[in-house]
Amino acid sequence: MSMTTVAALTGAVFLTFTPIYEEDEVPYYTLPDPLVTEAGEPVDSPEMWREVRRPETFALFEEHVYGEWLPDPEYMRFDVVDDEPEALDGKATRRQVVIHFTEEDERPSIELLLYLPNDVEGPVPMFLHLSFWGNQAIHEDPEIRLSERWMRGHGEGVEDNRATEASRGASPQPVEAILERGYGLASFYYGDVALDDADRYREDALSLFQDIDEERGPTDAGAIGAWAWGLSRALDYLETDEDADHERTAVIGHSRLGKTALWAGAGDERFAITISNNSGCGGAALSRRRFGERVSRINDSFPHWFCHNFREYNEREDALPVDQHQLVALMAPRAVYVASATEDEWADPRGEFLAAYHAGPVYELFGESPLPVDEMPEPTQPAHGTVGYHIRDGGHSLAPEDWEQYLDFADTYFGR
Ligand code: GTR
Repeated sequence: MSMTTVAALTGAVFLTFTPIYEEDEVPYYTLPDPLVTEAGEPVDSPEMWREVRRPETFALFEEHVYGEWLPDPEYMRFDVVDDEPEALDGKATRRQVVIHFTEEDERPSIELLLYLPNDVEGPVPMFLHLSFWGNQAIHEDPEIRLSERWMRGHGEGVEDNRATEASRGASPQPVEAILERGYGLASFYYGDVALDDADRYREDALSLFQDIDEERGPTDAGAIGAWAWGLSRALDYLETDEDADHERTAVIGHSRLGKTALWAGAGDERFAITISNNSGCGGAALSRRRFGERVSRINDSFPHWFCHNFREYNEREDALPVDQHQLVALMAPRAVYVASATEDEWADPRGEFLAAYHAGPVYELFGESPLPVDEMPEPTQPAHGTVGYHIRDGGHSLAPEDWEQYLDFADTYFGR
């Protein structure tokens, strides 16, 4: 891929950065062993993982990559503002819920949209999806409340970008296909929690926990930490909804939101399945490979996503005390899925595969099945153990073919 293409993908030109796109240019590296403690002791039982190695691994990600996991909110209220039993031609119940964090109904608040299949006895297993645009962007249903929040490329008070209108920001998800398979879908806009803007990301959720007039401390959470916290709050709501099965909920995100899904699944063990679609650098891709986007570049482009300490590893990936296979391993023994796309080189498909692969020993410790392959599979050959992986033909997106794999994987894992 040329420099120009990279610039087109990211919307900025960084003349000094030449990404690695050839496998033989990937430097030699050795990965930290997920099953050796910081004190050098081998981890040989699930108890030792749970009591020693898991907490210390999670703490390393907090300190060096994503920042400290945010606490539960002091106040929370769920207002059901729409409950329509005959949505989508009678196929679904649509529910829209506002999650408030202040009694005064000020920001932050999360507008959660749910579709639940009508022809399945509940509670139904759920996909909890984090979205790049307002809820109206995922389906053409005209009754979806229009988000008026700031959005990238739109500004404040978004125009109608419903999924029908092929307008900027429409990002339709296969809602009917999900419902037909007997799953419910819950989705919200990530900007409800933290605006994806380096100057404004602390206005919402982070302002509940940080003094936003002061600079962020080195291990304070950034936007990814806030978005992951929002996913946990949506799960708090699902726990109260008797039509949704919060114990069989898969958290799913694409790209920066795939990074977020992984951090949410690591920080909140209530998620049964964690799905990262094309999550790349700072997500499933191994940092030490330095293929495509790398640590220095992501910290430059998106200074608000990670904790400030992560910048210490710009051009020094080998010094990181963890790599991203250990993030995948933090889901164990619960199910985790990593997916790539053939043309998504910026996200390093092979690095994503290898992170899923090298999480395997932790799954084996629990008697759970790691990735059932040793080599990266072909695009038509998904590999599903308790760790799942596929690579799809095409570019960087969350496509209906990806969803088909996730539905199959969830069916198997939930024994449906
Ligand atoms: C890119 C970024 C990637 C990925 C992507 C996205 O600009 O470099 O890490 O997160 O955005 O979220 O679409």
